[in-house]
Amino acid sequence: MLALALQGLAAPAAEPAAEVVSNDFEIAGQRGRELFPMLLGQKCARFCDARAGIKPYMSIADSQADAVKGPTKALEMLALNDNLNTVIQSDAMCTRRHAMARAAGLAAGMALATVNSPGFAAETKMVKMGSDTGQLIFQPDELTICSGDTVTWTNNKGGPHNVVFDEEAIPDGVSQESISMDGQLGEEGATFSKKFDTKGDYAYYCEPHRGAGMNAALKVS
Ligand code: CU1
Repeated sequence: MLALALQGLAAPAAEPAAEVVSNDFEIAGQRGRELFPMLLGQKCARFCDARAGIKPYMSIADSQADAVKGPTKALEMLALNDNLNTVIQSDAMCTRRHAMARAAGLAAGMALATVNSPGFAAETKMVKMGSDTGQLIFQPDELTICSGDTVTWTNNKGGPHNVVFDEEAIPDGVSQESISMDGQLGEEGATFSKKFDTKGDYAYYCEPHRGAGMNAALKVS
């Protein structure tokens, strides 16, 4: 185990390896590495993978191999490596975010099926209806989410408010009625939530305050 861990350190790419050494730590007599500090410490995020291969990551699997063994665990470690590489290499915010969440889940001992299940990495983003000072606006009025995320609108101040999507400004194939509110939110603290699966640009407004400029944009990435 130690030999394998050191193999990564002895790789020709001395530069990143030297950084990795400083993140080594001891737990219960085992040599291991902190997962995310190691990632963040990589100066050559995009290219060091090609130079150093995946050996530094494999040593994570190695350090945990004594605790849990078997083919299932091996698959999880392969998936963990895949996800970590994706975090490093991808430019897409949602791809990175999902890979990061899956890697964290696997590192925390979750099963592959769990981290791969739809919605595992999904988040809920909050939008206030009416600012704290009572301005008739959505806050934020521009929001980017990942496909599968949910938006929750809360009636904050100056209601009643609602959420009505602009039929002309939503992706093709999305039903305007299915994502818009029927009624209005009168009570402060009342909420409306919607999950967005179709990528694209959405525009919506508050019916009672549309004339006052209470409109907003949502991007599903
Ligand atoms: Cu409103």
